[in-house]
Amino acid sequence: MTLDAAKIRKDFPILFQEVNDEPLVYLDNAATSQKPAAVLDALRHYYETDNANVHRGVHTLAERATADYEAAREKLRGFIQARSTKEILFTRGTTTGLNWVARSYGDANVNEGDEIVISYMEHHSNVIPWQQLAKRKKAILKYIELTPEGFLDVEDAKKKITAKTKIVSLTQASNVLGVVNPIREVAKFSHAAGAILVVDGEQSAPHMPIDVQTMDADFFAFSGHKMCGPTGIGVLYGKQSLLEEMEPIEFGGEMIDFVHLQDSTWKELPWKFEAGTPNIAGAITLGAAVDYLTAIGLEEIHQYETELVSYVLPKLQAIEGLTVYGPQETKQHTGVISFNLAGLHPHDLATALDMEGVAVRAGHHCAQPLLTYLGLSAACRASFYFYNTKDDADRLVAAILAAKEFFQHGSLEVR
Ligand code: C6P
Repeated sequence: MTLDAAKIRKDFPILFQEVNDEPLVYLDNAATSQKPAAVLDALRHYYETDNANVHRGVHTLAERATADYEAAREKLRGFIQARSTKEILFTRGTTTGLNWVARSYGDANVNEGDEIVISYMEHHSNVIPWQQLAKRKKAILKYIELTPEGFLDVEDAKKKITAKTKIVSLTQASNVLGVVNPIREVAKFSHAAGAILVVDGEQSAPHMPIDVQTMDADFFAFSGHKMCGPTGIGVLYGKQSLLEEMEPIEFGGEMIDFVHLQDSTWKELPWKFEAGTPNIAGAITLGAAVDYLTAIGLEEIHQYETELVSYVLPKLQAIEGLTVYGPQETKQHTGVISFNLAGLHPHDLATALDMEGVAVRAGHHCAQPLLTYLGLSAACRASFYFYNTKDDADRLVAAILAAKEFFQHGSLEVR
């Protein structure tokens, strides 16, 4: 194994507790990650020593808070290899970022009869903003098919993306199938067709190195809470040339240059998009999360998660009656694995696993078009992060076997 998860786990106080009299195994990282002590300390430090509003005051605390807030923006720039901090907009999270692109870029550039292309594996946050845009503009929303193995069907993408396409929006990694999409390749043919490419980086940014310039994404949205940061903060990256042309979505304090009685002018990038008092503590704490992840190494995290999945996937596949969805191999795979056990509702399975201390998610995972496409209404999902261990994987497998035994023969003993 490439990284010492047993040592790293000690950075996460929440993991050392019992749930239903069993040591907690947290495998719901695709819903939200846990926070290391360094991030919790940064939050406390900010409120204890520097708390003030940003970009407004001239007093010392205000200057410190402003400097820390802008230093966090620089950390986020480096994290995704953006060219400039002008391209880093602080948002509430991925959902906000995608809505901003649909509202601002979409409203200005999509017209009647134009096409927007997404895929069947998108999260609702990367479906509904485009549905709404299509409705507002009488545009057409198209879906790229998946291959029988659960990969994005690149040949279908090439057919669906045409000269009529204005926006292509794709997730880099699926929150249900764990599959990683070939974003750079899609960017090439999207741009050749004259479309922009929006990337939902929610399930990729926490798990692998991101270089928005190399992938040539026009927009890239992600949330802090899935990468060891707090909730309520995220980033929308946009190419400067596009952001310069776009109108803000929200209006109010701090995003203005000058307010006249009937009209106003905006600040320069990135501040023209950040109306009102921002989530200062969130941004600074997310900066601490970036420091933490960077010290471990995103490449190391990615490799480690691939090793963990290589370890657990065959064990899950070997359980009689258990169906694993999506790619059955670890190529282009994150630590997300969805499955169902024959004869058991996924919610019942998740509850049985919780009784063994194992936290997984069950349901439609905010991806109803995908579940419908797969002929499902719900599934169980285990999602690993770099602080999970092989032992956690074994506990998951043992808990599934115990649940199977219980529902077949009525005794819930882990073997
Ligand atoms: N998926 C899950 O359990 P927010 O809520 O804005 O941070 O992220 C939305 C979102 C967008 N895209 C993808 C691919 C996602 O997985 C998510 C969040 C969580 O799968 C909560 S529904």
